[in-house]
Amino acid sequence: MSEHKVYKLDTVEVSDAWKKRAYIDNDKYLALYKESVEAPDTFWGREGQRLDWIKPYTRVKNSTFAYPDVSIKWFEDGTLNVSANCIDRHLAKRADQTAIIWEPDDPETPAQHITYRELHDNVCRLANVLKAQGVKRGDRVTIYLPMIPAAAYAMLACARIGAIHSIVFGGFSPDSLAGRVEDCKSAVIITSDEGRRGGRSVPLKANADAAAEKSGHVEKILVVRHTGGDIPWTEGRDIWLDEAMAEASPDCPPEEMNAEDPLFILYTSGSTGAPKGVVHCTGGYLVYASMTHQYVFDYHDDDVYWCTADVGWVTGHSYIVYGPLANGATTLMFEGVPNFPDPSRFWEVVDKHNVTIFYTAPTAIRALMGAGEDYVTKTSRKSLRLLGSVGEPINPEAWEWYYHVVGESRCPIVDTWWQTETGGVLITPLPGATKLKPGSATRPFFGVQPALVDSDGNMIEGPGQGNLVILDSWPGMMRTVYGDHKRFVDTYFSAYKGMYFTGDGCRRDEDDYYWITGRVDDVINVSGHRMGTAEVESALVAHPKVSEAAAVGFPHDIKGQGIYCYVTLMAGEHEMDGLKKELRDWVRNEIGPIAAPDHIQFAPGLPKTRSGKIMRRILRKIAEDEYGNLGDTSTLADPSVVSHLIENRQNRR
Ligand code: 6R9
Repeated sequence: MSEHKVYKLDTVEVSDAWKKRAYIDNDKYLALYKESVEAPDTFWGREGQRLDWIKPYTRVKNSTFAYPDVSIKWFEDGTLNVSANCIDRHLAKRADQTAIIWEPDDPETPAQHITYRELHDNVCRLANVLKAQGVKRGDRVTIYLPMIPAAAYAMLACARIGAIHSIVFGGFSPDSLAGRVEDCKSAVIITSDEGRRGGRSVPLKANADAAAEKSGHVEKILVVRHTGGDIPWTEGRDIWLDEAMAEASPDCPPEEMNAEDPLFILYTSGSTGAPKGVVHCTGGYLVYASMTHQYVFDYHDDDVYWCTADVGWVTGHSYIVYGPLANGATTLMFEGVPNFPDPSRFWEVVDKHNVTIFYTAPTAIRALMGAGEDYVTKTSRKSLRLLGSVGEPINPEAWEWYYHVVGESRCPIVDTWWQTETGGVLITPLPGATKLKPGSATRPFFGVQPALVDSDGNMIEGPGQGNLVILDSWPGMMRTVYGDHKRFVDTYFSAYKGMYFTGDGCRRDEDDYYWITGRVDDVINVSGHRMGTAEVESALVAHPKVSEAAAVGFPHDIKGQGIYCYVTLMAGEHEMDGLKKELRDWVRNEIGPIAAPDHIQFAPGLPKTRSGKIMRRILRKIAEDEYGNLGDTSTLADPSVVSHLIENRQNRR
C-alpha cells in the first residue's frame, strides 16, 4: 500500500462543534469515569434506569473475578424484557418512526423502511409462531439468516418469549452449523430459502437441511421466503414463515425475564478446541449495549446510523439490533458487500439514506482504499458526521484514508476495541471528549479497568507493552460458556488469576492511550473474523491425505491477517499443486469460506520440541518471511526440519 499517503497525523483535536454537540466532553468523561470505577453501584444503578424494568432492581453489581469462583451478576433481582425495551416502550412516541432501513444487495431492488409499529407487529407474530411450534422460555433457537429484517424480527421474537437465540453466520458450512445446533441442543432453525451477497446466491436452506441431517436435534425449520429460489422441502418439518406469520396473532405479551436470564448464545473461536458458546444475559447486556451505542456514536434522535457488520457476529447483535433499538434509533441493515456492484456502494448507500454515523471494519476500508479515491469522491457523503472502526487494529494509513478521503477531515473516527465476550465496546474514543491518535483505540469506556501484565502476570505501570487484561466486571460482559462454566473460568481467568484475560497484546503510551497490537494467542483475525488455528488444523487433518497440519497467521494487506498452513501428507501421498486447491476447498466446505487457507506449504516435518509440541512461533516467523529472527531454537527436536521449511518457502517465491 506504499502508493498511499504516509501516516503523518499525530493527533486530531476535538473540534468545538463536537464539544458543543456531544453528550460527553473531556471533563465529563474524566469525572464520570472516576465515579464509574470508584462507585460502580451508584454509577450503574443510575445508568440501569435507561431501561424499563418490570420489577426494579435493588442490587446493582455482584461479581468476583477470583479464580476459580468467578461469578458475574448485575441488577440480579430486577426483571425486564429486552423486546419490550427495544420496541414497545418506543411506540407512544415513535410508532411511525423508521426503526430499520433495509438496503438490499441489488441496488435496483427497493429499500424498505420498517417503522417501530411494523417492527412490533412482525416480532409479535413471529414470537407467536415460535410459541405455536412449542418453543418455550429458556429453549434455544438457531438463526441462520442473511442480512434481512427477518433476522432482527427473529432475534427480538426470541427475546420476547424468553427463548435464547444462537445466530450462526450465513457464511458457515452445514458442518459448522450442525456443531453449533448440537452444542446448544436447538430444536428449531430459522433460515431463508437463500441469501444474496454480491449478486450471488447462498444456499441457506439447503445448508440447514444438511445440518439438520447431521444433528439429531432439529424438529422444525422455519423458512423466510426471500429470493424465491427453488429449495428442497420436508413436509411436516419445514414451515414457510410468511404464511405462519400471516395467520398468527399480532399480539404477544412480553415474558418477564430476570436480568440474569440468558438472552443469546454466540459461538466464537478461541485458541483451543471447538468454538465456545458465549452466553450474554438480559439486563446488564442491554444496559451496556444501549449506553455504549449512545455515547460512543453520540447518537441523537436525528441521526441515521449504519453499522455494516453482519448479525452473525457480535457487532451485529449489539450495534445493529440491540443497542440502537433500545435507544429508539433508526438503524440501517445492509444485505450486500462493499464492492458490489462497484466500490462506490457504501457511499452511495450513505447518500441514498442520509447516513450520519457509519461503522465498519478496517478490512473493508483497506479493500476500498485499494480501489482508488474516485469511487469515494464521486459521491457526496455530506450527511456523515462520525465514522467508526471495529474488528481488528486499524493501520494508520487506512485510518488517514478513512479520515481524509471518506470523512473529508471533518468526521472523527471512533476506533472501538471489544470482543464477542465483552458484549459491547470497552476501549474507544468518545467523539466530543477524546483527542484521536490514528491507530489507537485510546481510552477505556466507563466502568472498564484495563491493565497490562507481563507473561508472569506482573502488572506493567505507565507506558509499556504487555498482555491486555481487565481488572473488574462491567455489565455487558459474558456470564459463562454455554454448558461449560469451567471452560469459561479456565479460558479467561486462569492465565492471570483474578483478572479477565482478553487474548490481545497491547501498548500503553505516555498519555495512557491504549494501542491494541493483535492477538497473542492462537487466534487468527481474518478480515475482522476470528478463526482458531485449532479449528483449521482439525479440518485439514480430517482430510484422508493429511497426516498433520499447523495453521498460523501472517500479515495480509487487505484482510489484516491471512491463514498460512503447513501440511504433512500421509506416507505415499505426493505434493502437487492440484492437492493444494483440493485442501483449500476442503477447509472451505468443512468450516466456511472465511477459513479457507491463503497459503498451503507442504512440510515433510513440523518443528517440534522434544516433548512433541509444535513450535508455532517458528512457523509464524517463516510465514512472515522473517528467517533471520527465529528466536530460541535450542529446544527443537530436529533443527533440519526448519531449514527445510525455509528452503521450500523461499523456492515458492
Ligand atoms: C467486536 C469484535 C475480537 C478481537 C479482539 C481483537 C480484535 C476488535 C479491535 C480489535 C484492534 C480494534 N479487535 N476490535 N483489535 N482494534 N478496534 O470484533 O469481536 O469477533 O470477538 O473479535 O478482534 O483482537 O480480541 P470478535
